[in-house]
Amino acid sequence: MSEHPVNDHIDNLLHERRVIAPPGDFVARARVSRGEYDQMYRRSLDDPDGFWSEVAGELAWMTPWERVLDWEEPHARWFVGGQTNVAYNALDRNVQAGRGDKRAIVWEGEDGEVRTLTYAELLREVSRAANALTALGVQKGDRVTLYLPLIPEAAVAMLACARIGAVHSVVFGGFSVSALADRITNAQSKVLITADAGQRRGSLVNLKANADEAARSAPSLEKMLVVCRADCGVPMQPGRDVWWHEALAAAGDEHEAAALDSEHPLFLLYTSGSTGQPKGVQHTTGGYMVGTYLTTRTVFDLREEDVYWCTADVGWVTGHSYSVYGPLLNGATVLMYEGAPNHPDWGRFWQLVEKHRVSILYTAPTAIRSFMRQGDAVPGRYDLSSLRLLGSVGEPINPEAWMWYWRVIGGGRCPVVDTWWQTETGAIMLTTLPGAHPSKPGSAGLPMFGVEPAIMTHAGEELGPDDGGLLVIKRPWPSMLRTIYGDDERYRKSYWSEIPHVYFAGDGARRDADGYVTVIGRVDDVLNVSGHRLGTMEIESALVAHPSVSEAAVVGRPDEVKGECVVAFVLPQSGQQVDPAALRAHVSREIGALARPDAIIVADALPKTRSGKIMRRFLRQIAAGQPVQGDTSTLEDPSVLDRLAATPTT
Ligand code: 6R9
Repeated sequence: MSEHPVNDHIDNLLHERRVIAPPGDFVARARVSRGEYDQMYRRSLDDPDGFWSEVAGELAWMTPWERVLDWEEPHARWFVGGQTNVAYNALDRNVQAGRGDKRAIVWEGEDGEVRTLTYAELLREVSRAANALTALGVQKGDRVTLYLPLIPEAAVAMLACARIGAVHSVVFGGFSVSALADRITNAQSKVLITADAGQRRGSLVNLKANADEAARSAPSLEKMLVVCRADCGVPMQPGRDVWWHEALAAAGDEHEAAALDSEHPLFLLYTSGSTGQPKGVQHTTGGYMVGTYLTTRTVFDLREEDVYWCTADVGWVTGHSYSVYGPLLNGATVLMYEGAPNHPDWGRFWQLVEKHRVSILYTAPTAIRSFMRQGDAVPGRYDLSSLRLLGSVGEPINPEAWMWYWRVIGGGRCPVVDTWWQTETGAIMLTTLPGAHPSKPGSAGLPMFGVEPAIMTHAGEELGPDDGGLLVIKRPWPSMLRTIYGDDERYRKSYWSEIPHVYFAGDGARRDADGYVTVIGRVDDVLNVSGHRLGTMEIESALVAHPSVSEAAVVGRPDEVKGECVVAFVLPQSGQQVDPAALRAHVSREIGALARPDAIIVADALPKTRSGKIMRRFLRQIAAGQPVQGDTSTLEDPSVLDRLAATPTT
């Protein structure tokens, strides 16, 4: 683990003192009032079995559980012996409850095309897809990789996997060929579900072409199901490729959801850690279902008539838990939008809110900051009066952006919930509840039910109010990850060994006297670029794979819009010239456009200790244009620092 300083750009958080009370109408009809929160939270810690039994009991189980929790550190089993099905709970259960004709998914494409699926229609589509997957030979426990644009078929494919007990692994459509191939191979997926192309800013994203190339280095792959999204005439490989619409047309629209063990894996989702190899975070059926169900309902104060929009792509965990599973489990109407927030202009989101009468909006600070830069007049042109609740996720939100979101988008009447959680936690862990708690801009807030956070030193000492330290969780919770796919040792090491007997989140944080937790940022070698996790090692390995580079070190630099951006220090291979444009293109190709360095510094040496360890702390200071501070005496050659600081950035 490295010495990551508290991010200076959010230093102003430390001085933030504003408190915004929950609006009166929210308090009056709160799903969870202040008193109820206190009582429920207490109970969730004192009587977890009783608490979680009640929540899980609101969902349908084919076989009831025998015990709520088996905990053998670091392995948890929740709702032990129970059998259920997440897709059944999201679809059949809601149809039976009279929501058959209610809109489940309202999708809009970048060009304004709208598609709507009711709960009954979604159930039929998912049933067809489940039958089609079964016909392709997919069995319970098999991994299926999804590489799709944000179209309804993405949700249909996820739910179809869940229905038959196949384990989905969604790879973000912006990821590269090699990122896709690595993830297919790590998961040993036999089936890939993709589309001919996606649409972004008016042009096509050629997913099928990428998939074809990835398939060449992913030997486990046997079949490809291809959604015809753009109708752009892609080649189909006979014997391997099958059109989604043909497979579904040939399949029946009735399907009995499989009764799955509560601990049956539901999905893998790859995320960056502090080594070069992304980790396949594994979630299971029962606990994840209960966690996303409860948090969606309480944190978003969900009501029958809401139109709920989480802007995250299904390629990220937020898209899993809060664009698909959580809201559908609650029978909500979900808006899905495929395009960019600024296409054709920066009013696109607000136009969607107005057109679809969105009442709950959940988005990321990086988006909020970009909107803020365009000025108040852009959202001012739209009728945003349907909004009643706003959410933020993905990275720390600076108080200025929080206040802008609250004032300009929410018109001062919508509570803002700042939700802290991770791919690993599966569901929201820290937040305020909109009818119960005042907000403190910049601070995520209080623990959700069953979550017992603490701020600790590396040595495991618990810190008191306002002391900065490491954020840990002191007991297991239902939606926690169960392991890293194929690497349980890494699971142990990454999360349960850094500090003994607690879950180590990898974030630095503080807690104030009221119990509000402010998350400062990562303390490991993970960057958060526009709310997306990127490992510095992943980018470094991509850089050194380029023939012109012999060595590379990547650090984050505070960025007004992205939160953090990528700065790469590279040493040229002897006799070679580094072409920054070519290097950027190379990183995009290797990982994805997200990882493209914003700045490249071509150096003749890196600041290393005598034992050869790169001192990133100094590189971060140089990248940020700050004077070098700290003890440089352990460096083999401290003069490297002056030379680096004087080197132009490209
Ligand atoms: C849900 C998600 C997780 C990391 C996490 C932290 C940062 C997320 C945050 C936040 C401050 C918030 N993070 N939400 N930091 N305040 N409300 O984003 O999952 O992609 O795995 O990222 O994001 O650093 O450790 P994931």
